[in-house]
Amino acid sequence: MKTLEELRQIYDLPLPELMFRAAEVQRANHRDRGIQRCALLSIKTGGCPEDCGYCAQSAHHATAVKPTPLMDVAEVRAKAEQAKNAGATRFCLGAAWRGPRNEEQFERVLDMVRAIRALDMEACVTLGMLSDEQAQRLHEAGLTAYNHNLDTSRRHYPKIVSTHTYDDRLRTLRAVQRAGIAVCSGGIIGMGEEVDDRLMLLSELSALDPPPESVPINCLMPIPGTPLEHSPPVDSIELVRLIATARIVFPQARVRLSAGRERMSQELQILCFLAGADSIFFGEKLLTAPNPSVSEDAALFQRLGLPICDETHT
Ligand code: SAM
Ligand code: DTB
Ligand code: SF4
Repeated sequence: MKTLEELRQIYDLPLPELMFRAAEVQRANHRDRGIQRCALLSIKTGGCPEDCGYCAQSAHHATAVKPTPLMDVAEVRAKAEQAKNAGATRFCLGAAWRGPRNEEQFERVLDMVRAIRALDMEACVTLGMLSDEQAQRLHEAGLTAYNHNLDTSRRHYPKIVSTHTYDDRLRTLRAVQRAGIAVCSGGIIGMGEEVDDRLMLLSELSALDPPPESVPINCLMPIPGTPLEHSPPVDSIELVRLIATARIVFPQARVRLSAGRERMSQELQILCFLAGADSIFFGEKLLTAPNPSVSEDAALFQRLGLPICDETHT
């Protein structure tokens, strides 16, 4: 586990030294790994009973999101096939739930996981809080990873969410790990936190055993109607420093440059890749919010001179 003090020492290095060390870690561990493209699909949108202050899908906030019921397996399979043909190696499903409650719907999600795995893609889902039994069943269905973000520091979390606690989040992560599923967990920056809160988040994640298989770094997308709608954008160099720090602390993980790319220049995204980010969400929509278009991302990869995808490591 890394302490806040140790993380500050990394984060506060002169930027050229920080970038160099992050690149060294990336090269030593993943010389030819490339940048993974993950497709994201909201299988059940909106109407969520939780009150996360950043979220377009919370029933507590008056946002433009129209709630929709859980999708069919056939529709999800078709989207996954499309994503695979477009170069995605991982397919991620999100449901606006506090946690799975309805047995028929949970079984449908298990079928979706099987359908994605049958396409030889990595499968990741984010369904809220899980019991040990639910985690075990997801494992048996072949799930590659479970996404459940700690989102921010323990001390900042109650300012963002009141309907569940930081310990609830950690409990789910432990259930996922007990079931033998890899953890995808990271956070959002730009929610009024300090740099120390971001480093405390990395510290919490570094205490997980094993460490997360992937660490999504989201920049807040301010959603009209949410309490955080007027949050100012994150400083670009602070984002780059955080990514480099995450790369150094989690040498084996995919560090995913997640929400917020739509507002970033390609130059900033390229700096994030140089700092060790090696995964993105691609496709024109995240769960409800916009993402760069497929053609913009094709141009981005071309500018990088990088292969558009890596091998599937399932
Ligand atoms: N209900 C589940 C949960 O909370 O774990 C899964 C869905 S939730 C939308 C998944 C993650 O998306 C959140 O933990 C958060 O990190 C990210 N997210 C949601 N809204 C966001 C926003 N407006 N800007 C950036 N990231 C966001
Ligand atoms: C993650 O860390 N970011 C993704 C995925 N995991 C599920 C979600 C981003 C959501 C952005 C806001 C929206 O689309 O509503
Ligand atoms: Fe619900 Fe997840 Fe959004 Fe929170 S982040 S309101 S739990 S969908």
